[in-house]
Amino acid sequence: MKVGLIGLPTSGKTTVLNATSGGSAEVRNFAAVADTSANFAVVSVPDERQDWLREHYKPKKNVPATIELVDVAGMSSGGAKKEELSPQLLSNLRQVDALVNVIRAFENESVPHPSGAIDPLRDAQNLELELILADLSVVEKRLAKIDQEILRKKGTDKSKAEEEKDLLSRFNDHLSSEKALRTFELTADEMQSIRGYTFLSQKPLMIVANISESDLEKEDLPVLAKLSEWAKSTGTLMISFCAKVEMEIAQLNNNDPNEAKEFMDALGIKEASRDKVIRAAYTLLKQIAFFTVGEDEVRAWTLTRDASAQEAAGKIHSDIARGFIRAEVAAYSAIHDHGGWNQAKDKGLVRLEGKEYKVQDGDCINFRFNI
Ligand SMILES: Nc1nc2c(ncn2[C@@H]2O[C@H](COP(=O)(O)OP(=O)(O)OP(=O)(O)O)[C@@H](O)[C@H]2O)c(=O)[nH]1
Ligand SMILES: [Mg+2]
Repeated sequence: MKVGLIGLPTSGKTTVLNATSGGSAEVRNFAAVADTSANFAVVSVPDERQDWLREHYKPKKNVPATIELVDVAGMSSGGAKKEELSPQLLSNLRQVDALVNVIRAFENESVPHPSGAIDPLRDAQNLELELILADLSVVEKRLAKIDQEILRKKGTDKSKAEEEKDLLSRFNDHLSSEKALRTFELTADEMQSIRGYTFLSQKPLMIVANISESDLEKEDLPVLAKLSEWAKSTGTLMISFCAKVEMEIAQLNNNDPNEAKEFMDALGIKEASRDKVIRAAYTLLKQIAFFTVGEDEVRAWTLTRDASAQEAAGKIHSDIARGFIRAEVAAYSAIHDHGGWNQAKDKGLVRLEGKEYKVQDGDCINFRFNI
């Protein structure tokens, strides 16, 4: 899973990256103007089930699932002109599975807001518009060429190009009325016909409202009221935390998890931002976890919800998917509750499943294959 952090300069993207990864990439008070460099981090996904499996199997290797974060340097300050998204930035963004828009809601006099006043809703709308304009420019460029192509092509290729033109024209209308493609419902066929594109406003979007240290324990902050309404209406998932405090928590956690816990308790923070972000990313991208277990290795894998056992096998190796015979499956809870795989098997809780089986969150799977 790859997640891209976007947002205005100095909205706190790098701070969020550090808070989520426990890293220490450079944060700064002023936006560096022509900086297009990106920070990357790989975050291990904490999972109590895996902790138990590791204790139980004492494997040689324990491999958690991971999420990759990329923090691209500041986007333009709400000018909403498409040329302001640099090609470098766009190419970094096109590769991610989901976008996280870090929105400034914190007060900090030493960090000037690029547009003056703090206004989370305005910033969210401006950034949305940038994504929309970037997509619109892709659609326009394609539409300008497609008629020629239709003339040249024959048979099914021709009708495919005609369908693509029809869909892109409807995208054009949708985007022109300043709506993100996230809110455009597609049929499975339509989805197929635009597979080659990577539209930014179509990517699942999460908003991180970066709130002030002084707002920590307050629920329903007035500064976020309008933003959360807007998020609902645009198919956006919103979470909030104070990135600066969370970065301190993450750094404490690197040294001494107990100290981090005490600090959180003292501040009334129930869940660390790392866990919030990871959970939201799983929800947003409709991902679940399955495990492969044994004395050699305990490993967590991420998989799209409703994916089949054969697709799960493909996560591990394409050969295992190709030579798939059966999957031996036990729910994590069965293994945990009965004290191990064999014990679960004795109770009849290890099932043999075929290719089409829909993998459930927490399944422990042993694939049988033949290559
Ligand atoms: N008071 C306060 N300051 C914060 C918070 N989050 C970020 N900051 C400060 O805001 C400044 C910018 O934070 P960064 O994380 O570097 O922001 P950025 O979005 O990565 O900035 P660019 O990479 O320049 O676009 C730093 O000085 C941070 O310490 C917060 O929650 N509260
Ligand atoms: Mg930064």
